[in-house]
Amino acid sequence: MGLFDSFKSLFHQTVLKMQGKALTPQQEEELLSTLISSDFSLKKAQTLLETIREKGNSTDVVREVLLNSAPPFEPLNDTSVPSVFFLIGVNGVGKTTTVAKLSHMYASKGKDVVVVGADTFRAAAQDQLSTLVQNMPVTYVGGDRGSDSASVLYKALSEHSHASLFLVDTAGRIHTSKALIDELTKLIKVSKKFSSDYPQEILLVLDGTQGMQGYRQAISFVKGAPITGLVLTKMDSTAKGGMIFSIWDELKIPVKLLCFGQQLTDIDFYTPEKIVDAILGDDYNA
Ligand SMILES: Nc1nc2c(ncn2[C@@H]2O[C@H](COP(=O)(O)OP(=O)(O)O)[C@@H](O)[C@H]2O)c(=O)[nH]1
Ligand SMILES: [Mg+2]
Repeated sequence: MGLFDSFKSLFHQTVLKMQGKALTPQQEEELLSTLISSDFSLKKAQTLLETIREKGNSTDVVREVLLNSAPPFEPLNDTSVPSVFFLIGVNGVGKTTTVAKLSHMYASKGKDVVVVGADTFRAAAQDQLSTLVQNMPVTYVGGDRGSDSASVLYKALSEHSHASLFLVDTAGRIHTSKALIDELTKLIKVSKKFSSDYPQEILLVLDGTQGMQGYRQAISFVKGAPITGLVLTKMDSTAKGGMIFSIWDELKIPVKLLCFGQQLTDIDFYTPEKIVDAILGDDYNA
């Protein structure tokens, strides 16, 4: 399956039936239920349908309305050297995998990457990350299980001033969400000892298959950490992704990356066109 295949197929039937014509009440109903089953919130789906109606109901209008309400493109803030990126999020969403993908992407561009294993809560987390990056031309800095993650980060930043990019993997499984936020706050504070511009990115990783749960995670994380962007993972499986529209509406957090598989190259920059084309299907513009 490619990017958003299942997401796309949901929409496909409905939208193709609409080609060039105004929506019948039944098609409006179908579009609404398709949006909802693609993890748009009911409120968002109704607002979109309302706007589509006001603008004249054609298939072009559907695309235009979705494009206008999708989060806009915002590039990763990677121009300062060195830059520090944190990847945060709950357990299992794909933080460690995404750190490996980003390491691969930036190392391929010739950047001097330091990968920081700051998830010291799970023994397996260190092994997982060091194994994923072991054949890459990057430096790995980790710590023992139970060691202080802030000291791992401190060590990485103080011993590798040659680096152009620090990619920091963080823990998702901590006993309470307060403890998790405290841990992140500590990591942010440590990075700021080296530069007030650090970290350039705090990327909240959301599992695309979790739908509106991702929306609730964003609401809860944004209270404790100044998130700069989202990474939407697992968009190859049963992913839908409509929740990014609600997250943008309410929190104004842009989406920066899309991940769609377990291979290192299954990562791409987000653009509104990519997500909307995927939603509507390739035949849509034909
Ligand atoms: N299909 C698919 N699986 C993914 C993707 N990203 C991560 N995974 C898988 O999701 C599981 C959890 O990923 P991991 O990076 O360990 O999550 P973490 O707990 O947030 O660090 C692993 O089995 C990954 O291989 C993706 O984009 N697509
Ligand atoms: Mg992990």
